[in-house]
Amino acid sequence: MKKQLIAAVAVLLAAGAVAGTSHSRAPAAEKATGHGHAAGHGHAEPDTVGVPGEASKITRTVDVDMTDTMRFIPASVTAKQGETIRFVVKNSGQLKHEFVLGTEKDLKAHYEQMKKFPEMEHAEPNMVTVAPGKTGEMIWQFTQSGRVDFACLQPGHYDAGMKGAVKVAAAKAAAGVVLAQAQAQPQSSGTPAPTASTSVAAEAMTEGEVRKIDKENRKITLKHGEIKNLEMPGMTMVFQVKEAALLDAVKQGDKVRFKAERTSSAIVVTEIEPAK
Ligand SMILES: [Cu+2]
Repeated sequence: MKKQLIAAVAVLLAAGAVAGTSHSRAPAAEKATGHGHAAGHGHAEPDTVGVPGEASKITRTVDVDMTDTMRFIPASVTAKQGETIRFVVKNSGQLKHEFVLGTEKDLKAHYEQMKKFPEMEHAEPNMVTVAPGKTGEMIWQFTQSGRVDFACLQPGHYDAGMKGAVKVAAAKAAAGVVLAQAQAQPQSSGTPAPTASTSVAAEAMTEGEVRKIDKENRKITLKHGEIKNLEMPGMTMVFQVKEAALLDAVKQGDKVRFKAERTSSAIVVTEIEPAK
């Protein structure tokens, strides 16, 4: 991450656009503010790349085209810190594509999970999946200056180069600097070390937080920690539940402990209880 920041700053300096104002910017890009808890999972907190935006605060619309040549057009977007952008994401291809914002590290980890769990249904606010010929939307506020990557995590697409970046200028700095392909150095540090699963771990409950309950479809959206028995890192996703009654024990916002299993077509919560 630090390397990327340095690279981004280097690009800015090389572009010569912000001479004289750069001294106050680097520190701001390094730390997310307003986040007191230091959770033990190795996942960047969402607000390091920004937060889901509110429609009433949109300042600009950015059109992004996704193609079967595995490219985003444009692949470079600029933003100002604090700005709320509506991304209108069009899929001009004949394959499913998606636009996912994140740090490069998180995108890579997520991509590995997509390859491993193709049936997985994500519910992250930082992504939009778009069917061929359709257009999707995502509203995002960029709260931190620096670089926010984006990618298509459909199997094979990221590897084929379907990625780009948003360069977020610090609030006080002059905007409008396009981040050139600072991704010239492919980073190899992004892959998380595989965690060994043990038979003991398989019995463990996973911690999570209820984001949404959909009784009609017997689904629950959980922001969860690592699911050891599935070797799945923490993320937010939609689970099926084994029995509808399981959904009566918890409500939106609850901290919970749960067990999940993988069936041939879905990932299913088999037990869930409020955490005390
Ligand atoms: Cu794609």
